[in-house]
Amino acid sequence: MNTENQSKKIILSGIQASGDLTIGHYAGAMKNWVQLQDDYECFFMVADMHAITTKQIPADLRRRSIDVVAMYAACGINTEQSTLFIQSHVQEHAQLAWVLNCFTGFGEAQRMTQFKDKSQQHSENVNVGLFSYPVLMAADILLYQADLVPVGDDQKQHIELTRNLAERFNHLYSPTFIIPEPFIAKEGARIMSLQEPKKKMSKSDPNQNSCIFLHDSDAVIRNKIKRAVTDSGTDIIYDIETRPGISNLMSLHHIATGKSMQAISDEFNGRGYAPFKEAVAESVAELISPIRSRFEELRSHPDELSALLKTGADKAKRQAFKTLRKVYKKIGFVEPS
Ligand code: ATP
Ligand code: LTN
Repeated sequence: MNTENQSKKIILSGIQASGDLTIGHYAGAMKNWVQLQDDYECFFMVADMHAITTKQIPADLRRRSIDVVAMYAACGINTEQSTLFIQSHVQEHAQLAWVLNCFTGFGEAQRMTQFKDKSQQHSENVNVGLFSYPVLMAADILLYQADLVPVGDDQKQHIELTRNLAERFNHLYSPTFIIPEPFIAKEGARIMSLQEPKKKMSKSDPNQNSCIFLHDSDAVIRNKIKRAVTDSGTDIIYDIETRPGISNLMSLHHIATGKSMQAISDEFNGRGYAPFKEAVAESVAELISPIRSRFEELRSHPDELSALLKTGADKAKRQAFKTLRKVYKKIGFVEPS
């Protein structure tokens, strides 16, 4: 259906502009995007509308939205080839989300575990936007007729809801939406906090030592890894149940070097934690250093980033408008004359 003029399948993904990006985003998102970008037509957005489901300071939201775009490019997204845009620049996202809200059961939305978690985390601000967050995410995906959605494993349930909504709409009217598949890489799908390794590394964690940010200096990275919480004992063996701290450091080393968990264990087991932590600090610093430099370079040319975002929004809008028009027609909205 989406292949009229296209040979490549479509990818859409995004990250909220609700904080500075961490190595968790690199591992769970951008690294995979870079690997997939040549084989798919890609749309990568900055989810600024999702970000306001939790309290944001306007100046920070503005800066971060641009930072996220620069970070996408710094991590290796080819800006000539892929479409980069800011969600709020394409009004069809809000428009389709409203329609999909009217096809989503209250109980269905209530079952989303991210909603449950976030309403506990932000108990002072449990707003309706937070509740319908996954419906907006469904609109993001369905507008572009995406075949594949690369995300971290915490987003699987949202993709499942997206598929259900698409199937429901297609069934009630006629085939309209492509049913998207999630793409969840096995390793790196969940990088954990350096301080509480049973919790996901999260950019909104108030403890800065729990996260490695993609703009952290080499010295900061080394220091954070040195202080990372490890498990009792001395084994360097991958087992997230009994050795969550060490397993997380092994994941980071794997992300940074490409070595398998077995190879890491063979190399370091029996030598104690200190040399292993040093090796992880070195490999992670080596991974992040060029990303940080490219980010700083891109960020020093705001006009180029604005131009890129304008081109991206125009291209995204063309696709989004096409889908929304079909939806409006099918549900019985009168076309404006
Ligand atoms: P929060 O502000 O609650 O931390 P988040 O960072 O999980 O939110 P997004 O910024 O929208 O939410 O996440 C974007 C993508 O990055 C998602 O696919 C998500 O699963 C992935 N991601 C985020 N943190 C990690 C992590 N620690 N490990 C692996 N993937 C992650
Ligand atoms: N909720 C997502 C971010 C996001 C997204 C999307 C991801 C918003 N819209 C569309 C993939 C496709 C998250 O990862 N926290």
